[in-house]
Amino acid sequence: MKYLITSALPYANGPIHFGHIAGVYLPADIFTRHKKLQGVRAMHISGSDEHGVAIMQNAQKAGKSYQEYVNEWHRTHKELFDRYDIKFDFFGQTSAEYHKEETLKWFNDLLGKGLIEKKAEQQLQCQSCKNMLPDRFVEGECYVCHYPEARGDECPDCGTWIDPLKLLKPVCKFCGSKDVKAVDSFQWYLMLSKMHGQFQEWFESRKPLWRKNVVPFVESLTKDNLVDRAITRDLDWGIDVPLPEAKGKKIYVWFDAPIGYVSNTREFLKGTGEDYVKDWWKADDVTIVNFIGKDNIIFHAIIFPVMCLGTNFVKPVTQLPANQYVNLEGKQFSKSKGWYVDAEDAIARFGSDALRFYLTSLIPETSDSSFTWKSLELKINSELANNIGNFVNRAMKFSASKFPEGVPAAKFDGFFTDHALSVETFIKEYHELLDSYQIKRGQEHLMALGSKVNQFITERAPWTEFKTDPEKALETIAISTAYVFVIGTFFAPYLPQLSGSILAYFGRTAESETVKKVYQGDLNELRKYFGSTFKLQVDPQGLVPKIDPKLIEELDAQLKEKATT
Ligand code: B3M
Ligand code: ZN
Repeated sequence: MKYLITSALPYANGPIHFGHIAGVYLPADIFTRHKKLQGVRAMHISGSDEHGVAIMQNAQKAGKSYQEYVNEWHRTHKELFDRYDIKFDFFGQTSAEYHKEETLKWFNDLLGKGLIEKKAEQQLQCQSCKNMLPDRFVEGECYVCHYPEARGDECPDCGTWIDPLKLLKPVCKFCGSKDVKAVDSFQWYLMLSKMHGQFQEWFESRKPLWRKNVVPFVESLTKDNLVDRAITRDLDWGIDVPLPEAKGKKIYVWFDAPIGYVSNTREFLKGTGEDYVKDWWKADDVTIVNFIGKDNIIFHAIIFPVMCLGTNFVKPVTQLPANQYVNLEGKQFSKSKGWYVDAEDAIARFGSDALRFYLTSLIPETSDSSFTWKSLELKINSELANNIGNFVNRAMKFSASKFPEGVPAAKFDGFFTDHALSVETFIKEYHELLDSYQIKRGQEHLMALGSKVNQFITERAPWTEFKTDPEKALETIAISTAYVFVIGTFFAPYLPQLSGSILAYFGRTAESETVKKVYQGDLNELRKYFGSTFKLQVDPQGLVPKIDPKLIEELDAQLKEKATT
């Protein structure tokens, strides 16, 4: 099996926050690293989502050209991902030429098959500035919950998918005029209704694989019928609709964005000799995994799959690990309300290990989770530092100071006779968790192993043994050393930096054959590695620095000061 892993294309339209990181990019990164360590061919594809009305509005506000604006966010996001050690095999842009080519291929194919049709419709137009007002270019009162600032596409308060023609008291977002009227217009529609039967048949095959939070939701939306949706807009930013009669119209952002997964793969593989369709997107031995947040389910579970089935260009998604939300102390992050933690500032202060560890514990796999500064401190100080850091530091420092000439091979026997079996069980369970997308639980499982080995070294107390029976102490250190190797290995997908520092004691990296084989459960490889006297390759350093509680108090106070609600 090969794995084609994608994570939702972030809008090039504002900062990425912890919700995105913990909900999408971090689990996708961990899963990809896991697959690669298993020796499976895997690629992680994503990129910036650069079209759409929200981007146009913000570029206009910033006084920048659309292209300049999205390029800046694209660069900013890439840098942030780098700091969090979130790796992509390719991270592209939907404003690129290659993406346009791929998108037009899909549009024309669906058009030729009658799955895209032109339809007359009424649309809002501002009578003052004469702009057409699709999506967020109109705001008004929600006709369901009466929230006053509902947008033409969605009500942010009750989540209704808004019919803009029904909005109460509509206001033009270009010029602020209230003189907004429905006029006759036409757009091209994706004829989802024609694909209902084929969709349902396909969806049946996915039901057993998908999460409990996804299946009933999709089922309720698709049981009776599928509703056709307009996929063109009257805008001046986006991919031109390739028809003479569609002058001035662009393809709707949500039509082209998921095609970005395919176009970015195509660009990545260009010139490599591999074909993006034959070898990946349509290959029988490929599992396609889309990491997304729950607000993107409709597009990934219904609309894009219909486009895939309709064109037959690529296989529709196999696995859809859709996560819930990460909140900030129980309330949604909101930049405008100051209820916000800057992900860039946080990584500069605490580094990739601490944040990845904490954010992994927040992956909202089954229900919403909540970021708090205090729990970051607790997670790092009482779990990562106290458990893993403490064990590795104690074992390695004691080894270096008391046994500078190294640990003879025979001393490792105890590990292989008494501990290897339970390590094998640990590995099997760890793989089962990660292979079923339970990324958060995988880390918990690793921490449970950490507790066990901490208990082992505490009970054996080599520092006491050393006084009466140094040979026994040496054996304790040998067993601990083997566990340190195991811990360094299995942290590789989660905390690449900490794992790298630990594996360096052994002169290895996550890419080394020994490490990969151990990761794959082959403990003979470990036996071979400890087959001659073992000497630490690097002087032990204090790993996992603790977080200063005073700093946490300050950050917490700052957050509450900034908040306006
Ligand atoms: N850009 C929405 C989001 O960032 C959208 C995802 C596109 S995935 C094809 O939440
Ligand atoms: Zn106007």
